[in-house]
Amino acid sequence: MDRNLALELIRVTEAAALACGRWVGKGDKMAADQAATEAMRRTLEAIDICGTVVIGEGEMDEAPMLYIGEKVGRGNGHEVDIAVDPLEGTNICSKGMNGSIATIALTTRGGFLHAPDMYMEKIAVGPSCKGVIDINLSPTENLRRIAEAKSCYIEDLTVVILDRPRHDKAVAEIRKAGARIHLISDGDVAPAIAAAVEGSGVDMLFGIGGAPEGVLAASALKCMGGDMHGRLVFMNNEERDRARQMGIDDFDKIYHCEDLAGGDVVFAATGVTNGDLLHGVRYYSGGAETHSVVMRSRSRTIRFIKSRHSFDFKPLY
Ligand code: VTB
Repeated sequence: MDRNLALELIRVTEAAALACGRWVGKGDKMAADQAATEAMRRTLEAIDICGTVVIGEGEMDEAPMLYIGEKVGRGNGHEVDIAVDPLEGTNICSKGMNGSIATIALTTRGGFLHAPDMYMEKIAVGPSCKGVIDINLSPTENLRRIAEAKSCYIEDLTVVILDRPRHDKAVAEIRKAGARIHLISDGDVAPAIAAAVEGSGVDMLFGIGGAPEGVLAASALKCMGGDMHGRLVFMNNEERDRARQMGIDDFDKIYHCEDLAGGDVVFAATGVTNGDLLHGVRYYSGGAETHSVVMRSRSRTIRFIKSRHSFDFKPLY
């Protein structure tokens, strides 16, 4: 994979963030998502890849662009699989709340799990805890292991969990174990990445969220040397049938980073609203500043990039 692709991908997520950044707090999540999607799609056209969207905005009949199976890129260069969420956290963007990002990952063809749009149980941690977690064990036992690996107390750990009724039991157990909790309303990709950044204030992402978001999180964690366990959560037989149609037959399989994001992975994200990992788009007279992270699994290089955009010379925004 051409290493310059990583820096090209930043342009894609910056464009998406700048486009939906104008919709922060406006109460219109659909308009924000559409703006991000159109900008991401437009910017992808300038990149020398033969990309196939495998994690996207929906099936072909659901999404006008960036749908599953869509071909993107200039059509020359590497054959790659693309996983996108042009605006991960549409609700939080529309309310001006923390944690929304524009994100994309690519890998060699066949590398991504073609995750159906359903739930996935997830545990995500950083490099210091690689090989330590086990999704079959209780939250308490996982926290004990993480604290030991980090040479700290459970009370020093912070766990990020989606604020949902399905997590009430786990939240109670984690509180009883002594760890701190950061409940989020939406957006569990950014916290999974933050868990792999020492000093971010996040030690573990835990709980049930979207399976497509799990592939994006695993892409980043693979590049960072982090660890993740995922297990699909089927709500009904229709979801089981759809998974089967997508080639999934072991419904109890525990997915690791390599299962979710195999191959030569490149990941990029740009903050839309402020978060633990990236600050949101900041506007000033004549321009805006974006904050992004880009990383490659081959080199394990992680770049945090602040870009200042001059709208007089880039009139799209
Ligand atoms: C999850 C999470 C996402 O939406 O998919 C969530 O992974 C949906 O969960 O980051 P609910 O069905 O319980 O609302 C996000 O938070 C945002 O897309």
